[in-house]
Amino acid sequence: MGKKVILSGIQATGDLTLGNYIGAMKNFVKMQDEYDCYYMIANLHALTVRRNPEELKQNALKVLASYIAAGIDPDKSTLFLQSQVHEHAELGWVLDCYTYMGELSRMTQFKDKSAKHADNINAGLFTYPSLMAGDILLYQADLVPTGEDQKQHVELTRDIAERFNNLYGDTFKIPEPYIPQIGARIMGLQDPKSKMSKSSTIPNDTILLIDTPEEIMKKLKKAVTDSEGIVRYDEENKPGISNLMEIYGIITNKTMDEIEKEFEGNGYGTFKTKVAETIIKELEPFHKKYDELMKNPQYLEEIYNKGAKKASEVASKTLKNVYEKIGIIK
Ligand code: ATP
Ligand code: LTN
Repeated sequence: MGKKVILSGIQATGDLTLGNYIGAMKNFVKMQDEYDCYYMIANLHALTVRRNPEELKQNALKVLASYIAAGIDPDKSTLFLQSQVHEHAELGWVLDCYTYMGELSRMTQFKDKSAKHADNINAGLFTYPSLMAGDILLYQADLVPTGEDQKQHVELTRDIAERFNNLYGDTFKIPEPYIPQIGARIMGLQDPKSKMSKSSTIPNDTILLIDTPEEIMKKLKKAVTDSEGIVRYDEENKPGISNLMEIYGIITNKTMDEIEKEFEGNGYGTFKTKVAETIIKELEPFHKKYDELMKNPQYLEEIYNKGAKKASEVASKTLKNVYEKIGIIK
């Protein structure tokens, strides 16, 4: 039996956040020895919001450099750009025809993003999950590691795959979502009721992986808390402090109980400083590696070209099978 297959992706939409790192990339790194991993840079998905073309190119390199700087080894895992493997766009279209409008209109991400971009509610934003289903199903992925916000899309992928298999016989592996128990939903520092996100426009709301130590300390000091003054986990009533506790707990491997004991009798100032120092230390090696990689676009190009070749071999087999089953002449 070969290794089980993993596929996941990160959109090329800007500088990566601590949420992307904790909710997604840290797990990508952990899984690469045990699984056959495909980690994609979702640049086609990034088109659903208007982008500056030069920035979009640069953003794709940023995601690739972040993958490697976080510890993904390009000799073990396949790293590639979604746009380089044309089967993604093709299967995405096919699956559009096997996905219902009702299903798509229930997607939380669609509702959130259309509220945020009311002036550009395009068809791509709506059919985004069918393209994502194609990403996953092309590689016959067993597991899809993501943060909590993507679980609904993976569940829809399962429904689409089952529908297709029922009509045409076994074609796609039915994938499972893989969501970490803690850290799957890191919240904003200013708005701890909303998820930390790359495209947030609220100042000091997100920790970027490229932030300097001074910026991280400043953002932590400004993070919203509450008036109780006790470091205690209570997501409902103390979302700000609870979020910081989760971040601290994940990096240090401490439970919420242990953290409460550690900071007993201390105010929020001491706690926030410690959380900031912990994040800064965790990101130090990332920073060094990332800066080196971004100075070497030629190396990054080699990596994604090599990855695309390997990804295409797998993706083309699946698409060929799909086309044969549905009667499309290639
Ligand atoms: P955008 O703001 O452009 O929508 P994003 O920051 O939400 O981007 P994505 O590219 O959509 O990031 O997500 C990449 C991965 O990171 C996904 O697996 C997603 O679930 C995960 N992720 C994103 N934000 C968080 C978060 N705040 N906490 C945990 N995981 C997250
Ligand atoms: N939709 C995801 C990015 C993404 C993805 C995928 C994740 C695109 N294709 C396939 C897992 C599997 C997001 O917004 N984070």
